[in-house]
Amino acid sequence: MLYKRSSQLFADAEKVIPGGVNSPVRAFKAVGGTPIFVKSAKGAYLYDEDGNKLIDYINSWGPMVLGHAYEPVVEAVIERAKLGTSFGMPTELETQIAALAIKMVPNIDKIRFVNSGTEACMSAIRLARGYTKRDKIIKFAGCYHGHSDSFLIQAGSGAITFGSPNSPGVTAGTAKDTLLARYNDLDNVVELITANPNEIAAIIVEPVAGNMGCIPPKEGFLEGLRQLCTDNGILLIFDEVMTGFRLAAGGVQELVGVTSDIVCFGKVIGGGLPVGAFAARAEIMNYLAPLGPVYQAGTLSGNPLAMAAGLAMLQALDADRDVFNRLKDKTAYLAAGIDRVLRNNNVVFTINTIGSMISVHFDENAVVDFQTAAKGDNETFKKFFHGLLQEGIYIAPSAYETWFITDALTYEDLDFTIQAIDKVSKTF
Ligand code: HOZ
Repeated sequence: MLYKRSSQLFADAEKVIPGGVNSPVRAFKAVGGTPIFVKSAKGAYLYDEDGNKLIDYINSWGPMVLGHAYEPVVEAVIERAKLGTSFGMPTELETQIAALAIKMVPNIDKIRFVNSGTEACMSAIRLARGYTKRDKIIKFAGCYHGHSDSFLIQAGSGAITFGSPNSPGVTAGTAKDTLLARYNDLDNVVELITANPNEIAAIIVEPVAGNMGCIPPKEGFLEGLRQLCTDNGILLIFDEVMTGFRLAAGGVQELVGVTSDIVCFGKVIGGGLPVGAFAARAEIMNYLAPLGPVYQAGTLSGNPLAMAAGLAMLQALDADRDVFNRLKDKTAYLAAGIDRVLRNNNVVFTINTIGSMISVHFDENAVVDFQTAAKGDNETFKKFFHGLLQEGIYIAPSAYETWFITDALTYEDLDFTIQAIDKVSKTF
C-alpha cells in the first residue's frame, strides 16, 4: 500500500504544528515512518488520504465501541447542531445523560461533565484533596491519567513512548506530592502509606491498565487497594477513561465487583466527541462549587453536541448489554488466532487481554507492570506494525498502547487480521 499523500500532508503539518501532530503518539516516532492522514471512517474501517482502506484497531483510542460514524450518534449530533452549538448555559440533555450514566455505573450519585479524560482526572484529584484535606496522591508507574502536572510522573502512553515519563515543566513541588507505586504490587502501596501516614488524599489507578499495553489487575489487587483506602481514610479513584462503558456497562467496577470512591470517564461517554466526566457519591460530589469549596469549571463543559453524542452512545449500549459479550468473544477469537500463528512461527511473545482490550508484547515473560512491559522487543514491534500497515491493518504506533475492538468488526475481518499476522511474523 502507498502512503504518499499522507507523507506530503505530514510534511505540510510539520511546518505549522509541533511535530506535525496535536498529540505525540500519532507522530509514528516510536515506529519510524510518517503518520497516516485519515479522510473518513465507517464501521471497522478507516479510509486514508491515499485511498487505502484499513481495518482499525485503535478506534480513536477506545471510544468507537460500536464502530466509526455510528448512525444514531451522527444523527444526534447533526440534529443538535441545528439548534446551536454552545451556550455556556444548562440544557436538559446534561441531566438526561447524567441520569443514564448514574443508572449504568455502580456506586455513583452525581456526575460532572468536562471536556477530556485529562480534565476528569485532574479535577478528581483536586476534589479528593479538598475533601480529605490532604495533599499527596499515589499513582502507578506506567499508568497514564492525562497530561496534567500531577500525573506526568513515570507516566505511560506517549510519555513513555517518547522517553519523557517525567516531563520537564512539572515543578519539583508538584512532583513531590505524587508518590509512585508498582502496578499489581500491593506491598509497595502499603510501604508508601506507612511512610506517609495521614498524608495521602487518593490512590488513582487504571483498574485495567491500558497505557503500557493492556495489563489486567492481578487477582486481589483492586480488592486490596479498596481495603487499604478504606482503612486509611484515602479515596480510591478509578480512571475508567478507557474501560468505562467498554468492558461492561458499569466499567471495571461492575466487571470485578470492586467499588471506587471517585470514577473518571472519557472516550465512550462522549461517543467520539471531546467529553470527560468524574462521578462519586453525593457526599463527595457536593464538595464541588457551587455547593462546596472545590473549584472546577468550563465554558464547553456539558456542550450540547458532545452531550447529544454521548447520550446516543450510552442509550445504545444500555439497550443492548449483550454487546459486551460479543466484544469479549471477538477479542478472545482474535487473541487465540494471534497466539496460534505467532507460536507456529516461533515468535517470542505474550498476549494480554481482557474484555475488548488486547495487546501483543514481544517478550516471553508475563507483562504485569511497567518494568515488564518495558522489556518488550521494540525492533520486532516496528516490523510488526509496518508489516500490518502494508496489509491494511492499523494498530497503535507504539508498543505501549492497547488495541481496542469494535462491535463493527466481523469474524472475516478478524480472520484477515490473523492471516496478515501470520504472513508478517514469518518475516521477523
Ligand atoms: N494518550 C492517547 C493514548 N493513550 C493518545 C491520544 C491521541 O494521540 O489521540
